[in-house]
Amino acid sequence: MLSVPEDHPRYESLLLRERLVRGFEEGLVAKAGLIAHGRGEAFDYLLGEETVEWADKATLAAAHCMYRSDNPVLSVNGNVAAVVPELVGELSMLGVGVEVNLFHRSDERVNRIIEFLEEHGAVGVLGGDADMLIKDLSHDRAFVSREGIYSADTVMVPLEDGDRTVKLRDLGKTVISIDLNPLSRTSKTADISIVDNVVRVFENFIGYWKKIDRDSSFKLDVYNSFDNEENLRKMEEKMRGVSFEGG
Ligand code: PTJ
Repeated sequence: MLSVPEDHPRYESLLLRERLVRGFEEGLVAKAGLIAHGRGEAFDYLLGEETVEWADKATLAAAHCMYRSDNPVLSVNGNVAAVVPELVGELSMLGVGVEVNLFHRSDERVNRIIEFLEEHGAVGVLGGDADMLIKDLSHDRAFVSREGIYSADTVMVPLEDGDRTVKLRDLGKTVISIDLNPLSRTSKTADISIVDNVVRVFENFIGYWKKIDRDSSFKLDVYNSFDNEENLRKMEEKMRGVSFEGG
């Protein structure tokens, strides 16, 4: 049982923390993942812990982009698995490939995460094999699966740590990032940078995917005219414009 009282004004945020801590205790989340989450919380606070207009547009553009891809793959790390396992499961059921790919890699943690995701409805989770290597990437994120990230045309990278986005783009892949920090190297280098909490992104993304599946022209103009530089500028302006008076 989670120990967060439901009437707490920051219930959702505390619930996420609780999931992270539990994920750490169960061997899903890396120690550094707890720190990364705290950093994300600070940025989310600046957004009022809600999805703002440009993040919503970016998520819609991402849904169109992934929907139109031949082999779209979601890269999952310890944090993502711990906070949104059910949504990862739902995405896998919609046809998005799911691959566990870790910065602090150990076979034990990869397998534990795969098992956890499967318990929450995910199908065909890749990453246990990781039989291919992304060249010139000097950490364990370089180990990828042949049918997954290695052959993907579009890769979604939530809570990423920087240099892999550039390498994936160098390989000709389209990269969609999810990172609450609009100034991170990942956000700055992705094709579509969603600056929002991964929990809200996945919920929105799934909703948009289903609408696009019913009508592939659904708000297609947003995707066609999407400008990532403008997106990042607007997100940064939004955060810089926060007033701390009375906060
Ligand atoms: O499980 P592993 O071994 O693959 O390790 C995963 C971590 C997260 C430890 C690793 O990727 C890492 O060190 O990431 P960074 O460099 O700390 O970057 C994480 C980024 O995600 C930061 O810019 C945070 O602001 C952002 N972030 C944290 N929580 C969320 C988030 N973005 C969206 N939603 C969140 N819930």
